Amino acid sequence: YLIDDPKYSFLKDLGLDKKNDGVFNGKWEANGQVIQSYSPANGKIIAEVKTGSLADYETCAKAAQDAWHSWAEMPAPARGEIVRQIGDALREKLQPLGQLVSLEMGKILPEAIGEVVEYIHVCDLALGLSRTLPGTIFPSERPGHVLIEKWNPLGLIGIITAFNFPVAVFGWNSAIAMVCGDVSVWKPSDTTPLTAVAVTKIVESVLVKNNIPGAVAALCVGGKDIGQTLVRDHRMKLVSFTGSTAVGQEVGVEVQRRFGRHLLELGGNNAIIVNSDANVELLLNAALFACAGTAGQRCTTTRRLLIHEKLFTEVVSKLKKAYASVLPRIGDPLLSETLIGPLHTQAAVDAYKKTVAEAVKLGGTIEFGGKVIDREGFFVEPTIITGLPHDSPLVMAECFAPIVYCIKIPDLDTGIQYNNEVEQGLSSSLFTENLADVFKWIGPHGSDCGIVNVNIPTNGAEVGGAFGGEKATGGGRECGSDSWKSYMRRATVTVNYSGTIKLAQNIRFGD
Ligand code: UN1
Repeated sequence: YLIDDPKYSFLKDLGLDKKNDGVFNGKWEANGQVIQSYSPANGKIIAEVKTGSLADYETCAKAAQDAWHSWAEMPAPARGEIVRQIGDALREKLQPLGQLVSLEMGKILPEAIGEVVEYIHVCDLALGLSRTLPGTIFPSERPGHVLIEKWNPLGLIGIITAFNFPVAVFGWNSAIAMVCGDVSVWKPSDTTPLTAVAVTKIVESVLVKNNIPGAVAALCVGGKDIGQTLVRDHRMKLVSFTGSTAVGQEVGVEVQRRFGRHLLELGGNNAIIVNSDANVELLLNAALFACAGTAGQRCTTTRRLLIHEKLFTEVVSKLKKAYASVLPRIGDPLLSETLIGPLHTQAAVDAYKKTVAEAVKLGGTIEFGGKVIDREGFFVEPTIITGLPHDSPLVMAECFAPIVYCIKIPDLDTGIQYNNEVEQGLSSSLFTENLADVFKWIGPHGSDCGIVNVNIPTNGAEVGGAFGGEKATGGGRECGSDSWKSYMRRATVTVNYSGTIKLAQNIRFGD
């Protein structure tokens, strides 16, 4: 077990052991099967986590529901103070938690630390929100009446997160939900269970210090059975789900069946359009991170480069050079010289291989990469493919690996058409120096995505804006702007202080 190796002593700093309980309901107690967590960089076992049984899930949901009453009665700024302390506790554990994410998920350390920073940022945002959560007063058409919009917490919510952002996406949901007055049960990816345990221990430390029931932020590590039970659970007022479009569609339908709320953050098929007047150096810098960074495992990763025909040859050849320069820097994600880590699982490597083979079969040209790297762990070469039509089934699909398709466009309108023709609608970017094209791009006939960038990569969004996408990306919005509304229910309140009953729309009834 890597946890026994002094090289990984940061695991102990996070309170992890060789054997860990993956259920927290105020107490750590798990009775399900034991799973091993592997490092994708070398295939070795880091440590073990005992998952939750269905009975453990029930205990979590019940304890969280019970904890809700006192939590909801706390003033929002007092809840904000708890979230502030969680932010500070994360700051204290920034290094070890980042190292754990890097070890268990496989992303490079600066990016792993970056996602802990993302959680810290959302704690800051939530703290401010806790003192500014709005409620509106509207003028009533009736004398002596007032219309008030009052926001109340939803209650118990479920948070299901994916392996690729095992800290930040939980943080987005949890920090905002907490200030809104909700309690949660978290079902993390079962391939990043140690990160979930470590994050929950950090949150627990703050709750305990403040005499708040730990079940306010319950955790139940588990597989599909736990996920399905949570999704069908009528007590879960909201299910926030991050994952594949296929599973997300099932989640959405199941939650809708019981008239629950869902917040879906599903697949992307993100494009960068390279306009004829694009600054190519800027584009190349962005594209390297956007297409190959995180080994292609962000839902915001650029999967398609839609390049003006005038610049196509130049961009592809310069991008190949840029890729060649990072090739020697693929490796152990914990080492400072590394720029690209492994894929997360063998299944991801298999999907990569299948996609590359299929691309060749369909007449595509592998301009760069295309091979699995012969070393321990799940490493593949970042890959550039040309020669496939814009509407090839491969180009239309998301493969969660560092593969980018370069496609020629004659003009911006065609680029926008290709950008929008895929079923997903998460992120998009236009590289241009032309102001009129910028406004076309962000307007009604521009990108149909939830994230519409100019001269920056498709990935790496800040927390201040709402994060999420349209169409098969699921339509949910998390994190900044008014995403807090997803975690609260709105009551339209009309108060009559006139002493007489007066109906709206001037209706007279029986007098
Ligand atoms: C994800 O890939 O699920 O915009 C989230 C980004 C990050 C979040 C990605 N801030 O790339």
